[in-house]
Amino acid sequence: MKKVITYGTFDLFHKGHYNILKRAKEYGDYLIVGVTGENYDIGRGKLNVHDSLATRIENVQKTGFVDEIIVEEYLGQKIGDILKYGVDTFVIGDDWKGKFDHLSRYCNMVYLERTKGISSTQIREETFNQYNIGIVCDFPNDNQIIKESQFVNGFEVTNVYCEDNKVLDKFLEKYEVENTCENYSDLVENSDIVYVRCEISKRFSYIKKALIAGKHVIYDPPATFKEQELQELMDLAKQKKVILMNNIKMVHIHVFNQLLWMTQGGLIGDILSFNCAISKNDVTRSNLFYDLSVYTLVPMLKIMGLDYENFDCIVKKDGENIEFASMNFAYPNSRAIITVGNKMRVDNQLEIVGTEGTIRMKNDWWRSRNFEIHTPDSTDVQVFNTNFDGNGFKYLLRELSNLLADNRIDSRRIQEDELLEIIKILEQVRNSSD
Ligand code: C2G
Repeated sequence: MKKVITYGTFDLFHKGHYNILKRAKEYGDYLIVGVTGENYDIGRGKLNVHDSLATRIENVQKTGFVDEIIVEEYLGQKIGDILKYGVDTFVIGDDWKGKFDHLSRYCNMVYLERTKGISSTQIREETFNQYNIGIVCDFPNDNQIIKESQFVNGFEVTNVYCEDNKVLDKFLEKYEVENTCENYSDLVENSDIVYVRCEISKRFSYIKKALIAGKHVIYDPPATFKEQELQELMDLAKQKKVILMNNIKMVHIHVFNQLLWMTQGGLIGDILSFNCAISKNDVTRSNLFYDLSVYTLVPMLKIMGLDYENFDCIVKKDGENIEFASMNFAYPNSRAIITVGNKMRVDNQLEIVGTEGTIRMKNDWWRSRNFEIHTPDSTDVQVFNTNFDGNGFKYLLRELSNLLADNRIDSRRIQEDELLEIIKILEQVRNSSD
């Protein structure tokens, strides 16, 4: 019996998929189809998949050409599958031409011509809502949303507004955006979603204006230095039934969920200490200290909770600009120390010590793909790994896409009380003298 194998996502099943399965079957007697699992697609950055795995499998099955369906769960699985199932021929569309030549060491390799004029991407664009994103921007660099939005269903950055024309010129040198807005009102009017990416002092009023106009908002946190202002924005978003979403990418990636699971679920025992440090030297952004602090306070509050008994901090300022701070939180049976350097360098790391193990994330831990667990009675180090593509922004957009599709406005990845607590802490750091 000749066995044939082919793979695919088979999203929004169409004629092209049908044809390739039909033709693949003609190469043998027994056809195995590997349908990509959701985690595998997420890991390879394919976030625009609409149908669930169950639906995609059902559609492949319904063609009647398929003898066995397997799930493709990780990169490199194909070689193992060929050996495991004793495959004679591997078939794939010619959009992959040349990419799988190395498999000819194991079986016959056939690239079939794709069916012209149809694709899942085209169906997606025709079928689903498209959302225009507008950026109000003070920083010409690192506008990853523009590139990353291409990977998720239904988003396109179409508008930009910069108060400063020099910033706008630099921005346009780097990024292609359809429409340059004369003023902020134009941007709000022309966009379904406004991304507020500017100095902290302006964030509150920009966000408020967009929410009043009934637009969804993504913003770089903190939105403000005042708790009651953040509360006002959150209430306004609810009243207008729109999404108010922080640009904190970390909470959207799997490794962060694993970290929460290990620590909140007691898998490293009772937590004794949480130490976390972050630093960056960007002279163009005077208030960057606060943005960096949010990145440390989110995991701290999630893992250690909000019920610390005492807080103190040491700060080093240059005028109004905080260059360094060490924040100490005394919890009933544990302690958290957060170190943030803007200009002053500290080694980026995160370490959580529990009675039954220590978790370590080194270097840029907030966008890490793994963490280590060291247990006291073993020299083995366990490594938890998950792959993700890019810097994480596309995963945030995917969450936004899910919320929009479900008509929900609340992502719940970061809770309101956590956000308010962060502002309260930052307010205290801001008011402390060096
Ligand atoms: N296909 C086709 N004609 C089209 C569209 C797709 O022949 N108009 C083929 C593709 O070439 C592929 C199969 O249908 O062989 C499935 O396509 P996708 O669902 O787009 O899957 P893909 O993301 O290409 O995954 O490990 C994953 C596989 O390598 C391929």
